[in-house]
Amino acid sequence: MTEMARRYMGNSVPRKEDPAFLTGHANWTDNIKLPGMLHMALLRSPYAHARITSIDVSAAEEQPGVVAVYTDEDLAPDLGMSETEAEARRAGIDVDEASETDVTPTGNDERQPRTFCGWPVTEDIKIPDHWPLARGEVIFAGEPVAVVLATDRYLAQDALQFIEVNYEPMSVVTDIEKALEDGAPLVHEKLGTNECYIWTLGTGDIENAFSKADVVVSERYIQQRLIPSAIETRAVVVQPAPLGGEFTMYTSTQVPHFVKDILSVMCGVPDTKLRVVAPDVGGGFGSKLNVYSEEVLALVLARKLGVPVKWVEDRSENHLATTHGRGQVQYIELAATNEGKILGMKVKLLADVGAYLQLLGPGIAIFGAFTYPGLYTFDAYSFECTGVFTNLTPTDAYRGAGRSEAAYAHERIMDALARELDMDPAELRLKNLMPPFDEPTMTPAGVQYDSGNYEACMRKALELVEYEELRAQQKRRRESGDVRQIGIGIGNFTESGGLSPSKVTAAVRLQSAGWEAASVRMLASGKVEVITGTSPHGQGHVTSWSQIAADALGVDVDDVEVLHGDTAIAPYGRDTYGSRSLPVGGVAVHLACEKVVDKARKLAAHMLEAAEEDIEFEAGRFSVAGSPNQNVTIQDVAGAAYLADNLPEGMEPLLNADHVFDPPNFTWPYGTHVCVVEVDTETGMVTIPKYVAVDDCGPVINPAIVDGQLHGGIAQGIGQALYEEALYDEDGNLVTGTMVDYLIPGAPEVPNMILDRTETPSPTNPMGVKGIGESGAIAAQPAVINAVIDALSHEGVTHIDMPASPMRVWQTLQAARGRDARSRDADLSGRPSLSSDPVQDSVDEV
Ligand code: MCN
Repeated sequence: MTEMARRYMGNSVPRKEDPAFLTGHANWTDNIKLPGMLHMALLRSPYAHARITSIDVSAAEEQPGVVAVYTDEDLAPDLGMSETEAEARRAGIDVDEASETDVTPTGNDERQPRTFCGWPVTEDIKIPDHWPLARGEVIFAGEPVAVVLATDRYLAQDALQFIEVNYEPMSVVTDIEKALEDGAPLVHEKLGTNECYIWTLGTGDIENAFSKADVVVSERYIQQRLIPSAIETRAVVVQPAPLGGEFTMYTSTQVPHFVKDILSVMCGVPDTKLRVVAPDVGGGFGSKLNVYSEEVLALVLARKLGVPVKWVEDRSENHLATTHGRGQVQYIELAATNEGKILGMKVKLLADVGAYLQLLGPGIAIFGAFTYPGLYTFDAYSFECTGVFTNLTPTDAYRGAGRSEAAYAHERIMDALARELDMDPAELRLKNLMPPFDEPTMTPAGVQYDSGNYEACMRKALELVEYEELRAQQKRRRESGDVRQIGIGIGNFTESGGLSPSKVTAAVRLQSAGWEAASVRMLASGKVEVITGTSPHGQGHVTSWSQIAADALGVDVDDVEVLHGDTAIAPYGRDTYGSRSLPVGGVAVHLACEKVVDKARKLAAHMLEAAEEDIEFEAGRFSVAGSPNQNVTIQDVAGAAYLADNLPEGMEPLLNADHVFDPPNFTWPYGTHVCVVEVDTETGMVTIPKYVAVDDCGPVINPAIVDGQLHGGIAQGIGQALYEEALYDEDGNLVTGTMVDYLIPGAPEVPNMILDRTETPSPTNPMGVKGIGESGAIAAQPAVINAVIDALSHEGVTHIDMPASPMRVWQTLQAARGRDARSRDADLSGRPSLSSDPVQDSVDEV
């Protein structure tokens, strides 16, 4: 690409999206109000496991404004249970037997699927039935049991308390290790086990690597459950067409195309009759990469009653019923020589899938399997993951999904190995980095990374953070017995960003193609419409794709409109997650633009009466080589293509092109983050006076957007490291049901960050770009926790769990000093507190 062609790319073009967002003119799903619309509220189970012996909705039906109240039994025919099955159930006959020769209410020959798990990771995975409303039994606290429709949202909510449900409480299991013990209560009795799947991967001779090692370090880490906290909670509105049979669903989702495809199958609405629109979406962080029971219910109720139905989740429901992230126990071992050369790595995971399998739930931990080796090279690797059912909210994608957990484990154990060998953690890492490469290169996990120069990136980060000076300062503080100790933590990472090649996703049993589609239309005016299958919810695709199209076509960035998030406008798309939108969807835009230019070149040659080979294209103008005054603009060409009265023989009118890009590989962005913490050894309070991140995501389209993505991701990583944890009591009740109990970092907790980059183009796509959307949320946790441990390592601290709350840090230090950690009168749950002010008065020194 010529310099001229990069007029916009590489520059921080202000985000086109922001004026509407910042002035209250965005179109959130909750803004949608339709005539005759009914509001839906859900009665949710207060028990984590119970048999439902009766439900009486009669009193709720009498409440003001209430139009209808339904339980699973009432809705059975709408929810995929045939009339035969429903009748059998009412008559007390075994429903499974009765359903064997079923025909669905929509007349299909096969029974509708009860749930859609799109990632059955093994052939023998156990997938429990999952109905939108509980069928005879509740499996987690928060599971929907009955639904009220009323003329007003508040009336619907008020009526819930009049529904009488008799529950027979059953035994509960909330701990994944205990869930696998003999005699543990069964989450799904029918399955006869709490084990959902076992998935393995191995390369090299792992036993040999461990047997010849001088040193073996073994660690156990906990990835606590996290609650995704998008600004906008989930929301859905379904509008049936006046004559029925056709539906428009507005839903706050990352994946309108998934929602359309899956609901069409689940609910028996032909895909030609279901339009799904993602209006402006206030964040998702992975939690809106799903198809939820509430979306199913809104659709089937709108179909049943023939009126629009709306549901908006409140914040407490969000905590209870939107999928959680993480939830793993990680066992990891490294074998190494005395000189610090890694020989092999063993990983064993237990992954909490929760009560049911949501869209990608079982695959999340597996996605990380390929990145446990990180940036390092060694000979042998073994990985095993056991998915485990618990009576808790289902888990699924959360920013960094799987790879975040991997980076945490490999960076924590690198520090553990460094301590074991008494070696500087930076030096140990530098010793084991893969050498630079610019074409696909095999890794210990048996996948090919695309390109990388890890050492250059890491050295840049160490230089920026002034590593040597920090170590000297740390030494001084230790020697002076300063109350506030400094710690330095490194987080090296790579990730499979750009989800991606359809053949690879199929190979790991992910039931989703990985291509992305784009259409580019030049209108008669010469202005441009870009239609993308990606579905931004905070990532600035409108601006980025405008930059890509404007440079490729040589037009003004403001002359490009980007349309997205509506299956009627963008019929083909695989949506937004897995840092895929630029490396797959943005590249599709670029390639569609190239097709437009190719066609325009032919027409320009015809208009200029020159041979096509003699036509040059620069900054939106076609000219004849050697005769620059003989030229037409691409806008002139678009007009001519529209008028179509003087086209070359056989050329179709209009200047349009489509491209569907299915890349050959993932992209593998990487980086080194270095976090500097100050730990107050008297209170356990951790503050972050300095944070440096050097990332490599190939060529950057919009530096301000990339920085913004990093800021957000790092803030989330700091959240996991220091503040956030979904806590349950032993009966499976969520204790952190509100934002008062579940702490997310606010502006005072997020430090200023020093961001820099290296640029190693990816050979995976013609633009060389790699994703960035998750990088911050992958690198930050290990960097922060390694720094906290490093600050206290001279006191003998070698481990701390996340979140490293003041209480937990203080207790860990007391334990290391051999004192009774219970002597401080306080809550021992380890929950963090933001109440003390993170004074950073020595920031300047650091
Ligand atoms: N970009 C760029 N140059 C690069 C790489 C990226 O300019 N070399 C720009 C892209 O053009 C795009 C943005 O950065 O505008 C992010 O692109 P990409 O890395 O392709 O990631 P996605 O757009 O696919 O976003 C998904 C990712 C994920 S998986 C989660 S989770 C996430 C995230 O992005 N959730 C978010 N960022 C979020 N940001 C907001 N505000 N809200 C969320 O819910």
